[in-house]
Formats: sequence, C-alpha cells, structure tokens
Amino acid sequence: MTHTTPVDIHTLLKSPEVQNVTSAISEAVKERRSFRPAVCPVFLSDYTRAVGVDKFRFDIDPEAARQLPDIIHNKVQTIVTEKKPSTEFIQSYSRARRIGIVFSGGPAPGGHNVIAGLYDAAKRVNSDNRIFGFLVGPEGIIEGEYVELTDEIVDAYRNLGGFTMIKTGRTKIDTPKKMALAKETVLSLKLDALVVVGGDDSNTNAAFLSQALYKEKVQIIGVPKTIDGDIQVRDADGNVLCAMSFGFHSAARAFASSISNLSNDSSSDIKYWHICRVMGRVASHLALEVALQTHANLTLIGEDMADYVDQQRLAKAKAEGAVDYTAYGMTLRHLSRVICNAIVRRAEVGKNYGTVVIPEGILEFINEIEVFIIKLNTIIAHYNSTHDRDFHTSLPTLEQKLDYLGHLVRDVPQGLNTNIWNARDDEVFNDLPAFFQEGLLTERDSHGNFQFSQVPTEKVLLNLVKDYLKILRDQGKYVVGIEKDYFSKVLKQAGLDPEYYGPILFRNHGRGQHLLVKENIISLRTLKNALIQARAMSAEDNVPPAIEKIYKLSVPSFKTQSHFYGYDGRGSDPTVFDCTYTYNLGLTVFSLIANGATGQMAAIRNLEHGFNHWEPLGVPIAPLMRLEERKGRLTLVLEKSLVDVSSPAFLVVKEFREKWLAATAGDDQYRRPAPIQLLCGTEEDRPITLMLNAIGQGEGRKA
Ligand code: FBP
Repeated sequence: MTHTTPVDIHTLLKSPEVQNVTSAISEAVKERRSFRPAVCPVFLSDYTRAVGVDKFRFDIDPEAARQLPDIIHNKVQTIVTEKKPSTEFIQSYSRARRIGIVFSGGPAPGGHNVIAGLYDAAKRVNSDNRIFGFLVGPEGIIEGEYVELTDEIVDAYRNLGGFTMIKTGRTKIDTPKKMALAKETVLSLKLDALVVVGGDDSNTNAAFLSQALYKEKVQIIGVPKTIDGDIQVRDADGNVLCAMSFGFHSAARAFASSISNLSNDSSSDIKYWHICRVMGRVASHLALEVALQTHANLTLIGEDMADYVDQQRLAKAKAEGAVDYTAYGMTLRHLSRVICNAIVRRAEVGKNYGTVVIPEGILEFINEIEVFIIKLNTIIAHYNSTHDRDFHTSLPTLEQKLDYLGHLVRDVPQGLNTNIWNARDDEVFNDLPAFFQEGLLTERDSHGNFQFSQVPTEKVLLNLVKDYLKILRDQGKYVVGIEKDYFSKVLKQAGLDPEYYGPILFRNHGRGQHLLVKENIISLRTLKNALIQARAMSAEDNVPPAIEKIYKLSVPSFKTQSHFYGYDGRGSDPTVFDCTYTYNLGLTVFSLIANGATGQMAAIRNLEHGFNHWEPLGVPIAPLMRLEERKGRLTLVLEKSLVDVSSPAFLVVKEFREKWLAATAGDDQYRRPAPIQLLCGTEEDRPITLMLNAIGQGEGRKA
C-alpha cells in the first residue's frame, strides 16, 4: 500500500505519537517505575529492631566453625517494630552510614528492588546515608569500580528486570590476593556495610568476607538471589527460614508463559513436539513450577530420575540370588525410553504432537553422566593445580583433550586415583557425539560448577529418542491412531465397507475410539501384502486410494522444535510477588545493618501467606555451610536445595502426570498462565510450588 500524500519526515518526527513510540521508555516501563510494592507491617514504623531468637537450631560443621569463628554462633534474628526507641538506639540506628551493594552471579528479576528497598530505608532514616553500587559484580569490589546511587538512578530501575543498574559478574573473591584487594576497596571507601546479592556461592563468599572484615567492623549481609530457586533454608528441626530465593517466580512465569504458547501452537497445527529445556543448573525447581503452571504433556524432574529403581531388574537379580546395583538410578537410554513411551502413547490416540519440559541440569541425575562429570571435574582441577597453564588453554581442541584422557588410561599422574579414567570410561566417552563430549569438557565456572547451560541436553536426549522411535516405527509399534468415525467416513465415501476392511487393517478394530494399524503393516508393500493375504485384493490390483490414505495418516513423522528457556526468563520483569519480596528484602537488609548484624542473610518467612503476614529476618550464613567437593577439593559452601520428591508440589505433579500427558481421546489439559503483568491479587501472587509446599504446615494460608 502506498500513501497518496507523502509525509515530510521532519513533521513526522515531531508528531507526539512518533515521539512516544520511539522513546525507550514504554508505557509499561512508566507504569512499573511508579508501582509501589506493599511493605511488611513491621516496616511501617520508623525503627525496627533485630532480635536474636533461640528457637532455631543448626547442626554446625566443625570446618565451618574453624574457618568462620566470629560468625559461626550468629543466631536467627527476627525484625520487630521498635515502638519506644531509646535515644542511644535512635542515634545508633540513624547515624550516617556508607553502604556498598553488589550483584553476584546470574541476573534474577527483582534485584533492582533490593537496591530500591535498601536505598529508601537508608535515606528515610538519614538523608546523609550513602549507597554505593559496585560495578559488574564482585570484580567491581576487587578493582574498586563503583557508582554512588542517587534518586535518579534508583527511580529509573524500580520494579524493572535485569541487573542493568550496576551489572553483575561471576568473579569469586576466592584467593588471599583478591580478598586483600576487596578489603582495600571496602576500607578505602570507608564502608560500614557491604551487601552481597547472590546465590549459594555468593552467599558463601559473603560469609568469608564477613569473617575477613569482622575486626574492622564492616558488616556483610547476603541476599538470597537465583532464578534456580535452590536457596531454601531450614533449621535443624525443619523450620522454614527462607522458602525461596527471589527471581525464581518471575523466571518460572516467563518460561511458563512461552511454553504455554507453544502448547497452544502445537495443539493447533498438530505436527510438532516442542522440546523445552529450562534453566536451573542442577535442581529441577523451575521445571516443577513450569509443570504446575502449564500442565505440559511431560515434565522430567531430575531428582525423580535419581530416585528411580528398576524393579524388574532388581527382581531378576534377586531370583538369581544377587543384587543388581545398576538397577538404582536411571540411565540415559532408559530416560529416552520414558520420553518415547509418552510420544507413542499420545500418537495412539491421534496426538502426534505435544510439549516436553526438560530441566537444564537433568544429566546431573543420570548415572553414567554424573560419574563422567565428577571424574572430569577432578581431572581438570588436578591438571590446573599441577600445570602452569590451565587445562582449556593448554588443550584447546577436543582432539587434544581426548588424547590427554586416552593417556590417563595407561599413565596416571601423581595425585590422581589410579582408576580415575579407565579403558571402559575412555571407550564409552569416545562413543558419545562430539558436541556432547565438548559439552562435558566445557570450562567450569569460577566456582568450579559444571556449566549445564552450555550443554544442549535436549539434543543428546533427542538423538536417542529419534533412534528408538525409528526402531519402534519399523516394528509397527509407533503409529498414529485413526479416529474410527473418520475411518468409516473415508471408506464409505470411497464406496468401501469399513466393517470389512477394519479387521484386516487394525489390531484393535471394534475396540477403542482410535484404530491402530497392525504391527506387520509398516510400508505400502506390507499393506498390499496384508490385503492380498486377506483376499481383499489381488496382486495385480492397486491398493484402493482410501485405504492408502488411511495408512499414510497412521505413519508418524516425528517433527520436533527445540527451545531453550533461560536467559530470557532471567532478564524478564519481576512479577508482583518478586517486586514486593525484593523491595522488602532491601528494607530487611537496612534493618539488619542498622542493628549491627553481620554474616546474616536477609530473608522473609511466611511468603506463602498474604503480604501482611510476612516476617522479615536475618538467617546466619556460617551455620548453614557444609563441605562439598569443588574443583577437586573439599570446600565450605552453602548447600543447594534440590526438589524433595516427597514434597506436596512434587507429589501433585506426579499424581497429575497421567492426566497432563493426556494420552486419551479428548482434549489436552494445557493450562494458560497469563503473561507477567503488574496485577495484584492474581496468579502472580506467589509461586504455586511455594503454596503447595506450605500445605500441611501450620494453619493454612492467611490472606
Ligand atoms: P545464579 O545461580 O548465579 O543465579 O545463576 C543461575 C543460572 O541462571 C543457571 O540457571 C544457569 O545454569 C547459569 O546461571 C548460567 O550461567 P551463565 O550466566 O554463566 O551462562
């Protein structure tokens, strides 16, 4: 279409509509910036006190006590209203402070509101309080790169996703040199406190910083961030102290919204299986929440796979008086069979399409892969500690790496277990596709973690699934069921008798709504043979077109579309839940600082209840630390929390698995969560996992 009257470009650019739509500040951003999250009742007062509580207990790791002596006996501190503050309290609470804040690790929606909460609380108490944001993560502390935050900066990012205000990074302050540089920055900036917003590793870092700066009286406070949702803290008696890290809900909702759209698409043009890998480095919390939000046809949960026991194998070995240890846990091959089974069953009812959700970290729960990951971690860590150049710099190509591994079979360097890489390992590893070998050998992140996001897990599984489906198709076991009325209609239109041809073509004629072509009919040739044998036609005749049409419709073609949901959800704008949660975490951080706390992680209890029932608190980090193997060495870290397969959320998903697979005639069960909007009192209220896992604890949900 062409315009009859040409528009002058200068006039066009001056038009308010053009100026509006070409501005980077959309209406949605304006609305977000002006949104004011609800605050916990305790923060409505001018002063709050952090009170140590004795009722929560921890089993302290002796190594944590040895390395973190000054903060190991910290207690849980609840934040309460200080109604009658003494003059000394007011003076100490509101003295002018200099506070640094840093984002650490991957982005998570809501981070900007932690800063906004801290900033608002600090400025409200004393306008001379100054907040400094370290740039590009902990590297900013080491390098002394920071920006002083102002109203203008903070206001521009309220309720917006990403960590764009001050950026983030994965540097770890893990050597004496880096620690000394970090200390130097903190002391030269005369900081009273430093806030580390990060995941398990970053909060571990916060504890070590807290110990290192204890004598200098610099307070360190952590904030539980990660979309992975794997910072869930309980005390030794199982009391929930932090049910969920921030960012989890928004990322899960963003993934769920896209995946639900895919389910919508696939059930419309009924030709694709959408294979969706969703982030979460190890734990499958995100996949579980996505399952609850979308009712995808099949959601794999890593922790469930690890729990798997092959009863048949176990019984067989038992009958022979033996124990088959390989029956425990799932193999990659077995997992591909689980997926194939779902695909075949849906095809039988005419649904040769669907949605599968695969957690990014699923391979960690698969026997043979987990063993490879552990062995390769140890080998790489050993190499790095005994050579001048690291493993990946010295051996840049896959070929060189495989060659090095091959040598280990015969010649094990000192300091490594002699059986670390045996001939069997080498053989199995060499059988893996090159892209997967490369994936397993990728560089570990700065914390020594395996980088699952860099491995196309779904591709590995899909290769196996495709191979097995082909076998099943050749055996006539993977067929698309033909709706019986449709079969009758097509044959009748062609002047053929469906009652005559039905028993010749189908294994279940007369039973069931979907007819399955017999297993021996796997090609046009075998179709013709079957008709000849049944004396329905002679060798010289052609197969009637209507029969050929029905046969062709029964032959499945397995078409897939792969998707990776991770970075998009990490960068999404926060839900109302995350906006509110993080803003209150920021307020909690200030309250802890003003009360002199250090080595504490800000948290909020009762997240499953209405905002009015939220209880802010400080959770001591040091008592939560455990020894774990990292980069081949036992290291103190904050334990990651995995999906509990006896939790209500998992049990619900397990119970509904069959229903959501929908391998029956009739509609699919897809659920459509709305896209993320700033609407209170909707589904955005809180994560479904959180709500379900709270059932049975306490007295039910309070609005
Ligand atoms: P954090 O634990 O730092 O929050 O990051 C989690 C995560 O998003 C994982 O889900 C994912 O595996 C990983 O980060 C990706 O890391 P990278 O940003 O280095 O690609």
